[in-house]
Amino acid sequence: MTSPTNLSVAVRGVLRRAVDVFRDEPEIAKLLHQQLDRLDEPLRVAIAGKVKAGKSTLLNALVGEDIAPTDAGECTRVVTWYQDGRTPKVVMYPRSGPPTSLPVHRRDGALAIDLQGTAPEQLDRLVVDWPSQSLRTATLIDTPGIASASTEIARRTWAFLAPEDDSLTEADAVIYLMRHLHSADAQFLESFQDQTVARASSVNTIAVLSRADEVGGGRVDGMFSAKAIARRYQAEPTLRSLCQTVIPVAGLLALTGRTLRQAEFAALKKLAHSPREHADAMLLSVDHFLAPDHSAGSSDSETPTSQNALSREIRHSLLERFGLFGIRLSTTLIRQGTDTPSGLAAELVRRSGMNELAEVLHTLFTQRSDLLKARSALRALEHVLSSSTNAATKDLGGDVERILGGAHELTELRLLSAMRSDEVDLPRAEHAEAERLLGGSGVAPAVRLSLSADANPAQLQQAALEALGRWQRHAENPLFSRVAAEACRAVVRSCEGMLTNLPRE
Ligand SMILES: Nc1nc2c(ncn2[C@@H]2O[C@H](COP(=O)(O)OP(=O)(O)O)[C@@H](O)[C@H]2O)c(=O)[nH]1
Ligand SMILES: [Mg+2]
Repeated sequence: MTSPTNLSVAVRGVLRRAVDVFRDEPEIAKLLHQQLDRLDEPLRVAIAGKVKAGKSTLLNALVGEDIAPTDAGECTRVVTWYQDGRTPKVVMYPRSGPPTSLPVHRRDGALAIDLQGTAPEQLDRLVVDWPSQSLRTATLIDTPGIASASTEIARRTWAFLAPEDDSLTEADAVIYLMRHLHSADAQFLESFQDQTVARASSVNTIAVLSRADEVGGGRVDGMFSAKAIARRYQAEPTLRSLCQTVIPVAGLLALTGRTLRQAEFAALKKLAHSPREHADAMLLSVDHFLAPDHSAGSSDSETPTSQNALSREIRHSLLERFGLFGIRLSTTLIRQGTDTPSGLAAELVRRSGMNELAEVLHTLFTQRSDLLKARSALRALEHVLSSSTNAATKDLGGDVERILGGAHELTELRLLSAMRSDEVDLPRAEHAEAERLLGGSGVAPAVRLSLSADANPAQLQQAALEALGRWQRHAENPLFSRVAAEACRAVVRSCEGMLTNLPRE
């Protein structure tokens, strides 16, 4: 089995040969050089979805800082890259003309980008350098919305993620946000399925049921409903074939948790400890929460009301930072005994679904980073070759074919995608096991073999041997179709690969 490193080596080799072949065509050579550089850079993960799906908020939650502008400012209409850098830096790349550096300003702790008069339509992208541990594993790309009110914005996101005339999609993986399943969402995900190299885009797409706290109308148990809906979406054949999994996340809650301020905790504590019926009445709705004085006119106007406890300004900012759900949840938690800002922060993050998302991003994207990057590079090269008349491209094409055919990881991706589209007719139990053994839930041997993460080498070895035997028998099963038998043989190879690479005792 070709290990990911071998695949990377092979891809580097073919790219270098291509650079040599195209040395007299500087534009193409430059592009190929960029592909080579990209193999050493962090994975590129785009965040896509409709306007107001919560993309920028989720990006901020992933980074743990307020760097992506949210809501409707002009910057939110430009594709913006956030990459790890030594010092904060913002550079705008116009469609034509040289890039320009923009000043780095912070307003209320958030990065404020001022385009200095340039219209968003004239920009190709913004690139923000930001020192951040999380950006070291993945460069995050914030995109404007799809199927938005503004067709121009939508057009630009489509052009970035699913270019029609140019298969050089710049992202290696996509987090797709949707609030409720909408036909425009399914259509978008479909268009992102690439037809060329690995035909396996579902393997690099994760769907997020975003703003999940709003699903239950802001009820404290709302995240349970969100989880149930996400599970239902996940079982839908269309979605299953378009993305790996659907995870409910309340990005706002996660971001606020990760950046919780002492003063916010103090305000929530005040609210939690104000007379119960006033606090409850106030938390009925956003209007109640912002009402000048809820108990005005009531008989016991002597009682200090919760509104009195918090200025209107503070209430506004609490709503913006927590949402009604977050405020309800926080006051409940404080009443139940959460008594420190760090305790509340951790609980907000835990309940936001962010930890689950981080885990999935780690197992499905980060651990596969080399493979996904190699796949992007092969796609780019295939594209160059298909539009070139250079006679030497035939040999290069043969090299690409050989890499595609020889790299078992790419076969795994292709097969996982086919299995998720229900194109492989294995019985249900075998189908689920095959997906796992092929790396569908993560590439680590323990995950593939359904063992706990601390399984020792002997246990891994034993389980891999058993799986190998089982799948060799499946591969010979005369009742299985040709496609199913082919899948079984690939699973056998995955088992053999594990056995070869498992650490010796
Ligand atoms: N309640 C709640 N509101 C959210 C959440 N995520 C984003 N929002 C709000 O939704 C609005 C749009 O968010 P934004 O991140 O700018 O969406 P984008 O257009 O997809 O980038 C903002 O007012 C956010 O505060 C969430 O998880 N829960
Ligand atoms: Mg945005």
